[in-house]
Amino acid sequence: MRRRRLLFSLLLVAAAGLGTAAVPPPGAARAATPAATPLDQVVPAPASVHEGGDAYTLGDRTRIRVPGGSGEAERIASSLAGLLRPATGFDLPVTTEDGRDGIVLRLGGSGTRGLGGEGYRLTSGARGVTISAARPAGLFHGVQTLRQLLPADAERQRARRAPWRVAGGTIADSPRYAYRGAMLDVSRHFFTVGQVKRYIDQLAMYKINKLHLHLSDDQGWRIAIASWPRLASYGGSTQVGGGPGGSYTKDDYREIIRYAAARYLTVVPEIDMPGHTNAALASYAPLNCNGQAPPLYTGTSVGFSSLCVPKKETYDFVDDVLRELAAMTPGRALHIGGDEAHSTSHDDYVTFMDKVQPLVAKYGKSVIGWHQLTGAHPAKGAVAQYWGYDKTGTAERTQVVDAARRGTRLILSPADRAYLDMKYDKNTPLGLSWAGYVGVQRSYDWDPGSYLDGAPAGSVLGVEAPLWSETLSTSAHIEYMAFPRLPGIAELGWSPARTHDWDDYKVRLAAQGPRWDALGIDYFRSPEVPWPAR
Ligand code: TNX
Repeated sequence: MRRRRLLFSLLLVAAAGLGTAAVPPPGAARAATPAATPLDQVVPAPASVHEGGDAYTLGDRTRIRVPGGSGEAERIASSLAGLLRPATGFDLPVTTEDGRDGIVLRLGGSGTRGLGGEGYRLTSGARGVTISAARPAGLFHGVQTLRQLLPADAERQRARRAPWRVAGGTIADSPRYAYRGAMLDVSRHFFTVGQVKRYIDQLAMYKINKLHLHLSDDQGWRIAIASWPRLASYGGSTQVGGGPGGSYTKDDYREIIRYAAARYLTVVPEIDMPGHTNAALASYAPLNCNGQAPPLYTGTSVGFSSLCVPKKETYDFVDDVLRELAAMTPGRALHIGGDEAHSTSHDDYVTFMDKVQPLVAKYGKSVIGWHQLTGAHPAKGAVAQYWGYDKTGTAERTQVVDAARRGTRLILSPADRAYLDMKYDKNTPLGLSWAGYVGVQRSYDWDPGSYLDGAPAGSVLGVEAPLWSETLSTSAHIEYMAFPRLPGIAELGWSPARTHDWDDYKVRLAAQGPRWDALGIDYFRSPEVPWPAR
């Protein structure tokens, strides 16, 4: 340990000698120790916070304890150690020995009752920080909170000097909603496995637990289906603007699922039907009513394509796709789209959904559809994803509310609040504006529990922030649109309604800026948020 410390000091000297601005020269007088982040300055806001007592300071003797061990808890401990080692320069060995000092990740125990499957308790004092939870997901979420309690520099990849302090007190925290999602449209522009993983890491920081992948649309089919190989090889061969597109092999898809699961996100795959299907129709002529394959499409119009509802081939196709997708997907839900089927008659739409929903059940899964599904006959257990906005007509809203009264549960993604692809304001270089501009306050300042007037509060499963990619093709684009709005939707999904307060939130949000800087996330520095100077 001592030798490590010495080595680290030498590295600091060397780094300082090389003129690395990040590291103050050793022996330099330290400015007054900055106050540790108060326990309530976290996004999403914790359910309950009691501040007080001594702070804990991480040091070169800090160990990360997983008393008794457990595969998953040890994995979480190792990833925490891996995260903190570069900036702190500490060893942070992970041990299964019990003890109260250091960082303790404790699974089970009396204090975890009532926290549910995702909740955690974090207690911090002079000797250490203990995170306890009934399930590993809770430990993971508690670790995300701990990250935010440490100085932003903890997220850096190069050694920094800081008092690595965690304020004293207790947080007891668990989510308001079970479904806290983010959607990525990998169809309009294809994103690689690496790009998806980068986004997963960012989502996990804010306790998002579902990754909805929009895997098919007019412009591209992005998932290998062995029984219909041209879907990916041809249907996936382009994207908006005519670029080369791409698709996931089954192994790629499984790798995304594994990576997400290790961060406690479940993947919800979407095959959008019966509209938004040009890529499939272009790949297989027999899927078309006239037997002729249309050309691939690289524009941004919607509503022009439809699977052929009367044809038997259509259901052979859907059956095969859902069977293969279900077999690869551990999550319970398959999303079958159903939006903007403007080229499908209403009767055909209802017929189609009546035939397709049972196929989802046949493969042991439950249905999620865009809220247009409520205009057909949502299956028992189906979930409708509401994407209306302030200009959505009463009839359409009423249809959704009535379905909710009859037992269809809802995921709320109001486009003028939760759509991350909407421009922030008229100057935003990326994004669309059909639902208006969506500033940071607008995207945060609503209540999922009362948003759809008349829908029973219990019908709301949660929230989701979709990111459509007509105008987005890089990770920097994703990040510019998602940050700083995504954390607000995450907070609506996680935090109790009583914590909701824009003036308080914007200050907590501002403190995330230096973290994103440390992580290389290129966010939009909205003038609505009091960011600290850089
Ligand atoms: C509407 S929202 C769509 C998508 C577009 C998006 C762009 C929904 C279910 N359908 O096809 O990409 O607007 O904001």
